[in-house]
Amino acid sequence: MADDDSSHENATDPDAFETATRPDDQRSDPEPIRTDGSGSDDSTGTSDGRGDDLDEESKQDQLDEVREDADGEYLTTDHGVRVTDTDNSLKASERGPTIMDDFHFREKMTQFDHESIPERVVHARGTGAHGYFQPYDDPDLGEYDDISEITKASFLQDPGQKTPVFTRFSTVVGSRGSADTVRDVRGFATKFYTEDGNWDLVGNNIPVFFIQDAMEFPDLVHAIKPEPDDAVPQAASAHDTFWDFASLKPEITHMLMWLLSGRALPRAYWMMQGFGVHTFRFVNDEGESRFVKFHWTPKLGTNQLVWDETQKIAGKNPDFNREGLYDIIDEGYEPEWELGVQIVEEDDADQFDFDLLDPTKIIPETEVPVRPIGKMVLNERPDNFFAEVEQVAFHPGNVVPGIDFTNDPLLQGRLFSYQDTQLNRFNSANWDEIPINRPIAERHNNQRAGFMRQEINEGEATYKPNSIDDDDPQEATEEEGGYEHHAERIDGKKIRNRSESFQEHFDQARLFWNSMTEPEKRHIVKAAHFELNKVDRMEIRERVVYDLFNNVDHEFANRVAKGIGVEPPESPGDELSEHDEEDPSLSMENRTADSIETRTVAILLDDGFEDEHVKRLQSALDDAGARTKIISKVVGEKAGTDGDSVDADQNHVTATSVVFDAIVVPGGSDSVDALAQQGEPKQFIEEAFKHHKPIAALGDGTDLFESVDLPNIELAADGELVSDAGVVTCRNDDLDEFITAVVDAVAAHRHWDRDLETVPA
Ligand code: HDE
Repeated sequence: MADDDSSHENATDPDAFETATRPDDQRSDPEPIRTDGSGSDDSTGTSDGRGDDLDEESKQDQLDEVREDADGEYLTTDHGVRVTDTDNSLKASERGPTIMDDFHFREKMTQFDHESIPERVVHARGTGAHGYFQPYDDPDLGEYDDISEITKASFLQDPGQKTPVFTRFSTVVGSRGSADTVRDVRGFATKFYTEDGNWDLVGNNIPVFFIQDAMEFPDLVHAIKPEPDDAVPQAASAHDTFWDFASLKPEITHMLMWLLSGRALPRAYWMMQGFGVHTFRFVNDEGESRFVKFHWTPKLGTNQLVWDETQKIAGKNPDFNREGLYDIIDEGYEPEWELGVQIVEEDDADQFDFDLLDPTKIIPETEVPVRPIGKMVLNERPDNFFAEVEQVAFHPGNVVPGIDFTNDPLLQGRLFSYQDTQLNRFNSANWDEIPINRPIAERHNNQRAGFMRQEINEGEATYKPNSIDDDDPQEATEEEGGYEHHAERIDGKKIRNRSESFQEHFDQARLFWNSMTEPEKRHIVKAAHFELNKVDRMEIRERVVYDLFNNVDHEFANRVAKGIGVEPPESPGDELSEHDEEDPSLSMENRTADSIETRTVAILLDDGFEDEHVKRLQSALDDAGARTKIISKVVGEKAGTDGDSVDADQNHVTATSVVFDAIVVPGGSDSVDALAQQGEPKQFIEEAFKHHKPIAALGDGTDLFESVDLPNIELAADGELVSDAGVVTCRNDDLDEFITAVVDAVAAHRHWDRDLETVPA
């Protein structure tokens, strides 16, 4: 059991583990029921066993019960016997065979042999963190006065209440050890440990999906995963089988547009949106239902990497997104997202020119605004990756009163698949007892056996009705918090087909294309060039251009065709969408935040740098929430011109421009001369320039910029500050002016308006 752990100060608070009192107090006095591992029997306050005392720390308190800290302890076997030697097996004589008496060897080896569980069949590569969700005090709900008008979900009602959450981010296609920065959808799954049980919002960072019916999912995944004959390529959609499947499935077109965009290359997990994708239902106390779409909006804006950069990061730091999340949490930054909802009245469901149940469609924000209702903050990394991130098990079927499903055929299929997949991963129906999955709300039922059962349920009767245990545990009424499914009227014939209302596939793909800025369009075209040039079969490339893209936009189809050896189509496709609307909310360029928090800036220097430049820069960037790293040829102390020194954090062997958001070269003639003699600083600058990042030089540092290839960029001459397409150079002493310009350039994130054709990096 855990010793006191200072990071979880409420570890000993017994209130978090209230023992249930019976719903019906007419009956005989209750015995405490140990279902949560606490054995607590002095309940003080929980009235109906629904965990009303829940707060931000409740889940951590529960996890503290199982945390183990080996600090200063003896090494023991799994059965608690102290071990004298863990390096040498027990042998019959010094050079003789190992003997079976060696229980320590047998146990150590058996545990090792069984250390891995099957990786997730999709979303195998991921990372996660703890935090909380808190409703807003005064959400902007448009025509509704109060959230209770639209949902009775209790954790959404009280702005004073923080509900613990655990969120796991993931890529979809790659295996557990694949790189973070591949072109892919990102999973965004959140487990809310609410007082009414767990709600899992298992979403993605893209609001639509590839297919419309769960029946197609195994085909999709078989097509996109490594090809079955040689298991190549890893974590990539750029191969024949995926594009073959795609070219034969027009419904995929909208998703392809998102997948080819910068959305599939997020700069950080805390700089991407999340979406529930399907239309769900909110249900209020009166049993009225409304349709709802869920949106997560990151506080620091929606930002992307660029393709060449992601490929290089995949080699230089394949853990870039995973490590980044833990680094910022360790440094005290708490990433935040706003939860928003789009609400549609049942009577208005038919007003759209698409079907709300079709998961290849968004509800454009131009038609239904997103209403913010609360925020999620992640503030604690896991202690043990396996126990928490690997073992967390999500299930879209985990809902609480106030949230219900719709008949979206993709969602319906997921309601089966996730329970099934957890049985494969955990080999037991008791996966919900694992600490990270266990609700804070109490659990009492007659499912009391199975592999690895943890709880010790008291009582003789494991059936209902029973008279032996007073017919406990009791069913709850709706008023007592019982989950009542929305009584939707269903009337029709059993039928296996696709609804007519699901047949239009190009309008929203075109809406997406129309809503992109020119740099974003360029990104999509270049991504299509990369993906389709990796496809060997010419007829697949042709089908993608003719049957899909040419129905989205003729010019788009032509631009793609020209880069992949396909004859550009002469006229638009027969099914070309006629929609010419735009939705500004679809462009990532409209979703940046004016902040440089959590950005990392590399300062390139060597002995003889201007102390004042570095000191002032570091403190200004630090004040604005960014991080700086000093990069030099070798690590260790570097001397400034005024006698101060700094320690270089990284050297040229390990440092690379691609993992930084911006580069600055301070002045100091000796420092700049030294950098000019080395190849790496020049590569740093050109590469960052090629990747549209802000780069800046002060004083003599500008000389270094003059020696590299920055086409058509104006650099500062004597006494000037020039800021041109994110290249800031300054040859005067006005440090304040320079720093402001650098901060602005970093806040703009990427500078797309650059002439890069000839830049080699
Ligand atoms: Fe999943 N999906 N999915 N999916 N999904 C899984 O469940 C599945 C879909 C999503 O961090 C699996 O526990 C089917 C849409 C995320 O642990 C599996 C269909 C969306 C995660 C599964 C879909 C998602 C998964 C694999 C079509 C966005 C990672 C491991 C009917 C709304 C959760 C697991 C984590 C994981 C099945 C489509 C999101 C096999 C059958 C749409 C974020 O059950």
